[in-house]
Amino acid sequence: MKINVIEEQDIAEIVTNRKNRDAVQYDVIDERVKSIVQTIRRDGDEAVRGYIKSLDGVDLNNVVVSAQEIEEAYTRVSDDMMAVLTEAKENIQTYHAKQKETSWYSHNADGVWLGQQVTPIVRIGVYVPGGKAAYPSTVLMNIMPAVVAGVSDITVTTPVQPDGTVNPMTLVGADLAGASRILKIGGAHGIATLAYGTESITPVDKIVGPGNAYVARAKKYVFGDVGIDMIAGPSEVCVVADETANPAYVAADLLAQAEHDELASAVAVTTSEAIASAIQTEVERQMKTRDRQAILQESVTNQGAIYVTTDLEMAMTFVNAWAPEHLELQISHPFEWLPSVKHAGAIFLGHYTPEPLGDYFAGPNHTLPTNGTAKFSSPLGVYDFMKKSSVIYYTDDALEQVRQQVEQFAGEEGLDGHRDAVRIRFDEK
Ligand code: HSO
Ligand code: ZN
Repeated sequence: MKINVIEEQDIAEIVTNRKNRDAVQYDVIDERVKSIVQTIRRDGDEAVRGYIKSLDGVDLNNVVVSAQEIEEAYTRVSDDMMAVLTEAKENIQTYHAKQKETSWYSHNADGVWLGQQVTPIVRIGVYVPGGKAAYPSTVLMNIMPAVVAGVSDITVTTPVQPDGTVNPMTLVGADLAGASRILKIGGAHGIATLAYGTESITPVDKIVGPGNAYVARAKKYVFGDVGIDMIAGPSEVCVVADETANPAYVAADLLAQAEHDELASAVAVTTSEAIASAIQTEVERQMKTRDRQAILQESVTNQGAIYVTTDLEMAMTFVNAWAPEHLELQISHPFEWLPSVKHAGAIFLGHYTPEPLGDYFAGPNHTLPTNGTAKFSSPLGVYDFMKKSSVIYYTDDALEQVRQQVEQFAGEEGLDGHRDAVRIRFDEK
């Protein structure tokens, strides 16, 4: 991991290069996604079965996971893991319950009532990746905010394995969190099924959850017909470390993110050259002890970096320019510096708050804005599963009070129908 002593004026370029690291060509994938989505819209269930056969290599009669399969999955999860899942679920639920917004109404003495009515989305689809990226933590993180929001119908979809089953951890996580049904449909065909439905499957209103490039592009393609959460890029962590930081902790946290995938980006920003070189040594040392050697080698070499800044002020300028998905402040007074953080998905304070604590257990969501999108978006939350309606009520007197203004506006816009919708209520008297 290279050490770079930087100046304030270098920050913009460093950050731009970092954001461009995912410059993949999507043309071929997009063509394929379009064809899959259009075929499923046209041919429904038959097309879904066809894609499961050709892409997943399985001849499936029933794409819906049965109650018996769910029951069986529970027997494959250890008691210890069951206890952890349950505790994590409770923490996630408690945290997200605080996000719930309520409707409000206000009225004045002149007979005007205004308000905002908050209602949950009715049908949600949650995509859960298969294979190695089938994380039960992600299942909980995507379903629980919907449950807290009051979403009444939650369809989970996940790829079928070659033997016709799906990952038991996914089944248990989804069932525990409160999924209404689980489908064995992965990839772009899973997204198309959720978005448009088939003869046997009801379409959803919004789709959330991570996936490979096909899933991400399919979500982008169906967006507008349904809502989506976000298009997540590779995972990122930025650790700000001062001279009080423990280089071994910093290195461990960098490696925890780097092991996600080759494009994952783990960066340390430190005010101390001595700490920088100690982090470098620790990364090399600890890396050799980890399982995911190949991934770590690539992500640490190509995406990892240590930057040395003159002071914490400059470190914060770096942080806010990047707007990292995860930010750790391994510094002596993290709470003092918290207000300086303007853009970050999740902020981990102090020396004993490693990022995996947030991935699994603390309660906040681990689905976070990546690739600088923390400048304009937030972690997945209850608010992603609720929407608002404006509420307006005027008495006849109240309307009479303002009819001139409204009629004037309508006249100015050349819309006499608008004007007369007000006027007719008084002409008839
Ligand atoms: N760090 C990932 C989430 C995750 N980590 C799931 C382990 N399992 C993105 O925030
Ligand atoms: Zn993680």
